[in-house]
Amino acid sequence: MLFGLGARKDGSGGEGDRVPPGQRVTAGFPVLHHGEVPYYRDMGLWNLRLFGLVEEDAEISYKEFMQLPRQQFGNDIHCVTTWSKLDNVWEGVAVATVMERVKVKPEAKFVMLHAEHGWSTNLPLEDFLRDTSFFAIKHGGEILSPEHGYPVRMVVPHLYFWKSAKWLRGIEFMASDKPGLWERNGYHMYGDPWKEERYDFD
Ligand SMILES: Nc1nc2c(c(=O)[nH]1)N[C@H]1C(S)=C(S)[C@@H](COP(=O)(O)O)O[C@H]1N2
Ligand SMILES: [Mo]
Repeated sequence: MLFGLGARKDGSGGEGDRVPPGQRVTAGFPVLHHGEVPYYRDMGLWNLRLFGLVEEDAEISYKEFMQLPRQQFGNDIHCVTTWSKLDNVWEGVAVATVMERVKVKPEAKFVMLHAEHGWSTNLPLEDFLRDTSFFAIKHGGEILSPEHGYPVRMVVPHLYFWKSAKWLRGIEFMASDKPGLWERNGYHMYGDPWKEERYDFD
């Protein structure tokens, strides 16, 4: 164990209680997504848009984003397809730092994370704002590879890893919960790995 910051259900030590039911620990870092990996020719065209229920929309350019203060984060990740990867070490930007750019309206209760090619995923605003959620730039000391979400991916470690949008481009603040791309196709609206909220087929 590297940092011991991984989620523990009961606050005690040991690896067993860090692995949610139905999950198996993997040593590698599997690549999993729908669609094509984006390759960028000109980072001048990249931005992160904050919109929806905010007083004023904001856009953060690549250059600005890379100059934001960064922190180290340590966590465990749990993919709905049953692999878990413990003791990840990341470098990234705290959600609070990005949120300094907008004033969220009081009626905002959910967010939709928008990625390249129209991929999206939804979560409650409260979960997005947790201090364990962040915008990742590096994993294991290396800049994120294109496959793992370069240049910026969301990481929300307390939910299944599909809520951690790779190739993030937008954050939409919403009054009510709406399904993202996979949620529309049967993935759970919330996705708590400790409750095995995997799929929610009618
Ligand atoms: N934009 C985008 N983000 C995504 C996905 C995707 O298909 N598109 N898949 C999700 C799923 S199911 C998982 S398990 C993780 C996988 O991240 P990794 O490939 O870095 O392991 O990305 C999540 N984020
Ligand atoms: Mo996943």
